[in-house]
Amino acid sequence: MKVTAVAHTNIALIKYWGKRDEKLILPSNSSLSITLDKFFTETTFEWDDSQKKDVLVLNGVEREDAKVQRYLDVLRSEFGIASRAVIHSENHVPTAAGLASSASAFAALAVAASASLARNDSKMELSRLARLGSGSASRSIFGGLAIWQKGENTDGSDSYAVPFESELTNQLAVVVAIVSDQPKKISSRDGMKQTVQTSPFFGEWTKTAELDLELIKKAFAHSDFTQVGEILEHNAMKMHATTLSANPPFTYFSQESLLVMEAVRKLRADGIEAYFTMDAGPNVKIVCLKQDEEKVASRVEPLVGRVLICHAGEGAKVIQNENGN
Ligand code: 2P0
Repeated sequence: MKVTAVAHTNIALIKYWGKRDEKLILPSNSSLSITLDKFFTETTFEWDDSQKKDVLVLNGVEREDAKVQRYLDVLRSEFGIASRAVIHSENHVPTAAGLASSASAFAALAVAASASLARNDSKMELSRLARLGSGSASRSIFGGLAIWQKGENTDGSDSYAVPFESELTNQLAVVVAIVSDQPKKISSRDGMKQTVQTSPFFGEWTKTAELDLELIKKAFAHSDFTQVGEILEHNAMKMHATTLSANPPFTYFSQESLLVMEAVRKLRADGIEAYFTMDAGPNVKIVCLKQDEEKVASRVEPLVGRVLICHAGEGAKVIQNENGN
């Protein structure tokens, strides 16, 4: 059955950085994210026995993609089938610029591939399946806030995301300062591998990230935005400290990223509560309350030229299938 699914990208407030199992994509620490309303992937998918090979058409262009190819093999093994896949995917995310296009891409793929077999997988199971494509995709199955539990089992059966409710969720805005929409120089997959293998701070990072997760959950439970902001900003900087301490060292910061961070500190000094986070690329995401989003955007836009204001978005879902449902 041909189905179309949509998934939105997410931004981690407590970062996933480092794997304990590369093949199964099992993380060294649990993470927490907010799914965004603006960036998404729409994927039409069909398992097709008449095809000799898998077909991937991304943004209108047929291409080979090693990550997708590997993932389709994983899904065939999970589902116990041999069929080839025909995939048409539109990415409404600046690809590979630290806006986690792989999160929405693999979440949409997991949902569509499962629905194409009418499997009725639970959200937790879809999250586990999405994780096998790209770690951060496990969180995009859910809307709003999601926690990817690292799990304890060696087979990954308990490593999936769960939703996390907070009254703050719908008061939050994420102002994305688009410093660059060029593909990043070091992929997050390679960057985290290099960090795990060579940074003397990596062990400390995983310990501190688990503590941060417990603290931010409490702060969300108390709707304490100041605490949430302070924890998320510190957590992101601790992640980036592990790249600077890798060997050879590397960084995702650009000059513009540093200027935006300084502007956010200045906003706070002026009484506007805003906090920054960064991922595996130079774009800076500023978390604030909706009431302050325009002030934050207008202060940052002259520095980078382009900002986008996002709010909490929906979880991944099927929007159309061949039966017209
Ligand atoms: C995150 N990132 O928590 C972190 C913060 C980047 C920085 O998840 O190797 O594309 O496919 O599991 O999910 C990006 O890593 O990596 C990411 P794989 P993924 O959002």
